[in-house]
Amino acid sequence: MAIDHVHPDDVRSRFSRAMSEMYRTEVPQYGTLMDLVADVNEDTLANDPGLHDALVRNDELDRLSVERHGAIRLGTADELFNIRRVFAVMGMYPVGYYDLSVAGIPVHSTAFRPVDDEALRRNPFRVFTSLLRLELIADEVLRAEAAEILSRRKIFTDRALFLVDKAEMDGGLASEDADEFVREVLETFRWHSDATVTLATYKRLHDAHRLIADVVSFKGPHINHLTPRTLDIDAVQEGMPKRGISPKAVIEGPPRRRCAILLRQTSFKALEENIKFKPAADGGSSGTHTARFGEIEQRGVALTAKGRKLYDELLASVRSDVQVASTGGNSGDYNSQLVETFRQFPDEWRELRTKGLAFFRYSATETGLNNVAGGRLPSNLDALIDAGYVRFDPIVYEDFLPVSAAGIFQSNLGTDVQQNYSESSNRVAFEQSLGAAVQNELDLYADAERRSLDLAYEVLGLGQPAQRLIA
Ligand code: OOG
Ligand code: NI
Repeated sequence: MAIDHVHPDDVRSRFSRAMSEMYRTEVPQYGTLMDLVADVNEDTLANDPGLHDALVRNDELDRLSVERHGAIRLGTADELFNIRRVFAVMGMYPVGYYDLSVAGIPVHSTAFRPVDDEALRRNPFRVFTSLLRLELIADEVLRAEAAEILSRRKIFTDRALFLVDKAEMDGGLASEDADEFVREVLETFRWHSDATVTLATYKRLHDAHRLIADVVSFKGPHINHLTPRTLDIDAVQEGMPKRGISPKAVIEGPPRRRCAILLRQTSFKALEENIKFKPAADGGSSGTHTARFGEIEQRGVALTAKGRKLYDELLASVRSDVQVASTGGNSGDYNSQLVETFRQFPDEWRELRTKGLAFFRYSATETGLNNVAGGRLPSNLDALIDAGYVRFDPIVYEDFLPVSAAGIFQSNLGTDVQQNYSESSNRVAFEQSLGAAVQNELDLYADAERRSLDLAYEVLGLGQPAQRLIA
């Protein structure tokens, strides 16, 4: 990066702010939700000084008010390839592969996000990015028609692509170019109320799957939600109706716990918006489409492969016992079953650590540093922790959960109808379209943990940690 280039983290911050402003004007409830989340976060921090201190120690407090994720759905391999280049200019890289066809949704996805500690601390903006899988449309004629419609659209402005080329060639963008880049890329995410197809075509696409209509009928991948992070999702869920917003029936993910794990999410239903379809000889051109909604999330500790396996098992058992209807029937049973079943998941930080269920960031304490000179420090990690020389704090989960994501998609399809695509995970094809491999999120957490431990040992003058961590 040349000296006069804007740091990718700053381009990301500028972009995330511009996106939030655009969405606030497009979807006023998003603004209401932001206000509610800000109020809840303030109350939560005021009532929990321990949480406040932990967030400060973990560098999480500053990022909280700017933290959010968005989601888009793309139509072609080419679009995915270019969106990867666009996000790279903002320091966002594809992490994780999510196959949603198992949940009856004809897409597969990744999350573009910053990966290193410092970048996450500065602004953890992420975009859940799905690619439509036309091969899952059974009707061959419709499939060909959808492909043809998509092949004609251009979701990036010429200037946006020009500036991506420039950034790739020069290794970054100067400030004015970065501002123009943000303005131009914003166009890709903008809502267009005029469709590119006739109402009749829209209906046929819609009958194949609502999501297919959402992707194929429009000029571009409008941002479909933007999600702020809250410190108390139950309070937000409860507060929504009081501000005129009706949330979905249940919060996705784990139940409320002392030690928050992974990710809990809830959303409010998509707005019904007026659409101007292409005029057709045989029918009217006005109709409606529901696409854009609001979502809130609460993030907890990242789980190791072992912890994640336990989480998946427990959640699957709850979901097979109690099915929640989209109307919300059974949600009480679901919630109590969730709480009951998750009693099997340890809820003490110490136990989560010693059982190798979650990832932690280690650091030398004041007391530890004061004892370095005496050379009396044990080198065993557990002993260092017991003696108060090393502390450990949860590493926050930065990714998504496929079952939750499916629930979020589903709650906005407005029906219980479940399509069943046979399991057909196709990561290889996804990465080919992307033009890169997706990073494994578990590796990233394990690296962050290891780095923190190495540093703690180094500052305590202990050399390399003797004890390797299980991950
Ligand atoms: C994406 C849904 C997934 C999440 O938070 O899990 C998602 C979509 O509806 O396009 O955003
Ligand atoms: Ni989301």
